[in-house]
Amino acid sequence: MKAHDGMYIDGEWRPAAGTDTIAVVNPADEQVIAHVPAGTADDVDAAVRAARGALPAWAATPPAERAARIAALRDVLVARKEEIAETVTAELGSPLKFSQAVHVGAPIAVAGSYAELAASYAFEEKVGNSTVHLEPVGVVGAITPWNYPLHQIVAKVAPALAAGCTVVLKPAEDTPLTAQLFAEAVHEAGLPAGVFNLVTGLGPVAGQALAGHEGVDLVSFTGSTAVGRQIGATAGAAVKRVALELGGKSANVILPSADLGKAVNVGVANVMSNSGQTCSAWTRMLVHDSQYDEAVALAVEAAAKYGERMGPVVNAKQQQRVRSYIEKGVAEGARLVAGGPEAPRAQGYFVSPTVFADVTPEMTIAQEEIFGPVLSILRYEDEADALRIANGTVYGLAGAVWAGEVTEAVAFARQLDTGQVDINGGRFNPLAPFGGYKQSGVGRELGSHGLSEYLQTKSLQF
Ligand code: TXE
Repeated sequence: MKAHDGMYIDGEWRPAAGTDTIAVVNPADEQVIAHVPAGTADDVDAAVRAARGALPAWAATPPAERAARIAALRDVLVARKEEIAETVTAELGSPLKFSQAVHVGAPIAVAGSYAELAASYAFEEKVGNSTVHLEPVGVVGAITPWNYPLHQIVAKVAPALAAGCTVVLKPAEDTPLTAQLFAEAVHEAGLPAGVFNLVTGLGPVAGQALAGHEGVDLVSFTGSTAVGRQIGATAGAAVKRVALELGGKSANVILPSADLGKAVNVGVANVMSNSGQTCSAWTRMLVHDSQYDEAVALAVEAAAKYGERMGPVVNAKQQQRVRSYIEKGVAEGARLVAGGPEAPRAQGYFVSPTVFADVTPEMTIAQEEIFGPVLSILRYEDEADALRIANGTVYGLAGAVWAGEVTEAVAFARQLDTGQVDINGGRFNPLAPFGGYKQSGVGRELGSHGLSEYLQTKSLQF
């Protein structure tokens, strides 16, 4: 596959400072499809300098003009959507239809929403005898994961640009080709040099250099809790703004009045989608005692449909990680009713759609993020019990509630310690804030709340 052998810095592709490269592997067939440069602290430094240099002019650019550039960026993403979808499929392994609809469709919607928000947002407010100016935080260091290669980038870069910030992006090492296409799109959209910069590289090298760089004013990170903690500590020591979007263990609460068939089917689809590599996935299905056996039977049927349709997980390490969680589920006494630890194909990092019944809240598979196509079905006795189980993890990212009446579902959802809840299914809304309660993170992405992460306030008293 086509790949750049340099970094996108200050509006041009420049040779990398070092000579190391990263092999990009197609997880569906384990073939190396390209190499990209492994950035060093020197590359990061050059990118941060470019971003600092571009900051004053971009911050002073009228919001309507910034909005026009973001709209142009969205248009380039639309024009090149087939190529981007094919690239996501090549480096992540997701089926092409899914890449088109979700991996490219969602970020196009997000970019469009920020083109509109940049134009309409109130960057100045009047409060009594003061005016409050919402000003860009400065240079943003964005560190993104591989699970939604384009969406994770756009969800950080679009609001940062709308706010008047400049950006250095360090994308995940597994999916750098999509990030390079994004940089091309930025260039084509005519954003001024230095406003967006890309450094590909390894997390502990390029990522760490970016998170700790003194020229970076805000670090926005999405990824594992372990790395998030480290980035949060580094930012705290430097008294620097930080946004963390970490893991989840979301509950799908099916109340007895719900349409059980629909709730189970949509619930299984939600977990298996993107091969389970979604931080907001409803990985714990909570079913009332009286409907438990029926729900398990429906889930087994629904999971069977996924076998052929599902792509692999991202790499061998992730495959092994998921496998060991499945083995742990069996060892701790959960009942395996679909799938299992054995890889369903000899080649590619595939995992069978897996369902566990008789999962109890304290089991590892009911507490830890697996990040694979594994569903745990838990039993509850009454609503208080369901709520206790749903809220009984360190995470609080997302979830779902199903009930016969919307009001009943909403009343339950309001008691969940979680940042986003889908009511009777829900639908993606690019304007709805997304982010975690508890250890799922700090800060919000998307919509006006996502934009305000990149702003700081200055008040003038009269
Ligand atoms: O994440 P990492 P990994 C969870 C999920 C998954 C697990 C491991 O449970 O199984 O994390 O995935 C960069 N300083 N999520 O290992 O390492 C890295 O290069 C600075 C949930 O892929 O956290 C990449 O760009 N940066 C999640 C990014 O951090 C560092 C999405 C994420 O990689 C770094 C992905 C360091 N020391 C995984 N080390 C979600 N919330 O959606 C790594 N990075």
